[in-house]
Amino acid sequence: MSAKQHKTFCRICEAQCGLVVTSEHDRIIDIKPNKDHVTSEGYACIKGLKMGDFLHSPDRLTQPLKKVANGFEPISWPQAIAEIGQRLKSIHSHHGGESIAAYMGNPIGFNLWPTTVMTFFLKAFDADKLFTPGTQDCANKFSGGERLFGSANDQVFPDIEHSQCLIAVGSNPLISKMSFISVPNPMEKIAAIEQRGGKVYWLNPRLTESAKRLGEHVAIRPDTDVFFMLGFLHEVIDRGAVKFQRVADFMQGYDALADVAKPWTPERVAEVTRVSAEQLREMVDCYLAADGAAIYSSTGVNQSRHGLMVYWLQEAINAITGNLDKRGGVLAGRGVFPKFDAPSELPRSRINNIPYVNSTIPAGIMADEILAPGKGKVRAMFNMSGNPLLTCGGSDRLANAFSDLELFVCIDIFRNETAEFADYILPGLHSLERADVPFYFFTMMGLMPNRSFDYTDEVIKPPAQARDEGLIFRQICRAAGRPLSASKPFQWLSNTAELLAKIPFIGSLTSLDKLFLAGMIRSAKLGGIKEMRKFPNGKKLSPNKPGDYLGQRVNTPSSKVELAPADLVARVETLVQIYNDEIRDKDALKLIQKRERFSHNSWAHNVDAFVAGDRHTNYLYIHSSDAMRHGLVEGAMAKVSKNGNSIKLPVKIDDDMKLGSIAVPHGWGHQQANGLSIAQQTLGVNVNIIIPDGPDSIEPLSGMTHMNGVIVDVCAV
Ligand SMILES: Nc1nc2c(c(=O)[nH]1)N[C@H]1C(S)=C(S)[C@@H](COP(=O)(O)OP(=O)(O)OC[C@H]3O[C@@H](n4cnc5c(=O)[nH]c(N)nc54)[C@H](O)[C@@H]3O)O[C@H]1N2
Ligand SMILES: Nc1nc2c(c(=O)[nH]1)N[C@H]1C(S)=C(S)[C@@H](COP(=O)(O)OP(=O)(O)OC[C@H]3O[C@@H](n4cnc5c(=O)[nH]c(N)nc54)[C@H](O)[C@@H]3O)O[C@H]1N2
Ligand code: SF4
Ligand SMILES: [Mo]
Repeated sequence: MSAKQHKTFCRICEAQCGLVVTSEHDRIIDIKPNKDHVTSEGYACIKGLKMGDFLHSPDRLTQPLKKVANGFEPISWPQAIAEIGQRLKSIHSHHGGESIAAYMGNPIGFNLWPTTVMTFFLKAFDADKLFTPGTQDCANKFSGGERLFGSANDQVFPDIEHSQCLIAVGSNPLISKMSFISVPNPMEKIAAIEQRGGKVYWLNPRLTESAKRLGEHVAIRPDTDVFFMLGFLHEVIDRGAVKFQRVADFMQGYDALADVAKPWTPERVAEVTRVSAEQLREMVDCYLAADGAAIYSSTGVNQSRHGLMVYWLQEAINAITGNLDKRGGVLAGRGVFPKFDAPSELPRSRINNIPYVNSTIPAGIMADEILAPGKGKVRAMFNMSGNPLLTCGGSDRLANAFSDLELFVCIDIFRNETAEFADYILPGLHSLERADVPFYFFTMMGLMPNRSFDYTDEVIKPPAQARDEGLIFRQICRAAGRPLSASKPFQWLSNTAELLAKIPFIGSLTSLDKLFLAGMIRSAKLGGIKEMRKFPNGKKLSPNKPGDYLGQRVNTPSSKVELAPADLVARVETLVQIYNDEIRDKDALKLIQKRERFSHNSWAHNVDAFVAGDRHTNYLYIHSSDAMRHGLVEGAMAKVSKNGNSIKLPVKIDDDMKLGSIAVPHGWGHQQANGLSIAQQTLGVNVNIIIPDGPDSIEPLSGMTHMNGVIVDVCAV
């Protein structure tokens, strides 16, 4: 068999770059950017291009494993499914659906079919406890979308292709690309803002790679952005820059919003943000003078204590200045699929009655939901392509919790750190081993400037016994005697498809995943799979455009944008105390998160090239003056502590860390990972050991884990 070339698209991050993959005997031998792809136009990053090294690792899971006294041993698929089904059935009959939970990890979040089947699986057991990384990265935006625009799925994105002023808050596109907007190579688009005479500001405690490349860096004290936004809003109103007619026509709650901002002068907020009033006013000047301006914030702010309030204030500013639904401002895009809205009546957690956001429960209370006794205690957990032990706060409590489960099933392509706690580990598929369409952020929420659509067939066959997660869940449902999605016809369809799949040729026509994808493509009025195969470089659709949202598609009961949601207005009162605390703690070191080019959350360290040389560990990044104050020197070990938990790691003196911010990259701490031979040799530590979890630690309305701006103690070891 000779080498085969396939055009596909990368499903590692939101950019979804087009790739040309060459394979031989179902092994990837080369990956190149697809220069003909309609949106990525020849761009791809090192992680997409090195995907082959990751997935062809000798550590790849190729058969089901079962925990035994001294580790794991192989077990056949029928045996594994039968045992899991029986145990699940018993837990369900004794304790009901509230004792069953799932965690859906980030990588598989980009695959439409398995994620959909996981929700069908939970429904089969009347289970609603779905944990995801959303409360580690973006649930504040969903929560904000519900309040301002009427639905979690109603989101806006900056029209960066036409913007004349972009204020990017807590975002680092040079390393991470962007979130809640699909733009391959965002730095090129952002550079174009400057080239056409516009202005870019980076509001960030760290002088980032992006800020070094272009634009103006404005250093802010971590976790104080809410005060910056209040000061900005105050100044906008003070200047008389509100577009009152637009507000009257399309928005509601302006007076309450204006009241909120009144006490927060630029001078007052500067005391805690350390962004001078003069600097803030200069940014307001630029923002108001621009013909199309946007404030955009991302994970750096989402992970702070006030991510939801920042989102609210930022979008309220964009709205009242006329930049919402305006060219160069922020746009509410149209998805490709027909829009569905999350149910408005969502459950609340048994722990502290915390609201679910976008149908998911905060990961910050996962340990509590498992450990706290009583009705509703989680006893069975299904983890699909997630590594919560390394990626959620409170790692030590989570380790206890996972040990306490009666049934813990991990489905992944590797035996990761979390899987060490599992009763069964089941081998799933890599994204290149499945057919797919793009991520729901774009197909449902329309978060892309240039609308386009892709379909990819599977590029290679999976190894040995690895199998589609969708099939795994369907089979477990059958073994536990609960029909998929609580629908007997659906389970029948699933069983029949599985039988037919064994017949050559016919099988490939009746595979449920393909039928599902075909149905989705048809719902988007794009023909079917056959039609989409004619567009291996992606299919361009009509672009998102301004003037298409206000007065037409706003989903709130009043059909107007809600500028002052009552529960958010009420929370502003709590800010006076926070402000005073900030002044008291002005010299404290605040921990922030830092993403690295060669790292992707917790999974990229099992590739030699990504952990070569001094990349074999994470570091504590600290400014030279802060290091001196705390007796730290380059290369020596430091101890970072919070609430009695601590980690030890080497120091990197880094004057890019401003205003008392220190950073420790996450996703490290692989020493116990017996299934990851390369990562296990690395030295890094798991920063989530010191990130607090539990109901009191999370943002109360959106469930976001507080990861940025956490006050910690630091000393030399
Ligand atoms: N301290 C701190 N913690 C953080 C963050 C932070 O900034 N700081 N960031 C948070 C964010 S934004 C996120 S999204 C989460 C991510 O958190 P998680 O989703 O829990 O973890 P990941 O490391 O993304 O990957 C989980 C698993 O996916 C598997 N995987 C990788 N590719 C594939 C694939 O193609 N198919 C399948 N089936 N599996 C695959 C890997 O083997 C890995 O075991 O981490 C969060 N945690
Ligand atoms: N190479 C690489 N790329 C990735 C990932 C990865 O792990 N590695 N992860 C992917 C995932 S899952 C996600 S969600 C996206 C996230 O992508 P982004 O949303 O861009 O998030 P980060 O790269 O974490 O950048 C957040 C920035 O916020 C800053 N920051 C921290 N605290 C504060 C604060 O209090 N205020 C302000 N204003 N800024 C603050 C940090 O210094 C950092 O520069 O990246 C994706 N891309
Ligand atoms: S930028 Fe994201 S989508 Fe593009 S190649 Fe890199 S990881 Fe893949
Ligand atoms: Mo994320």
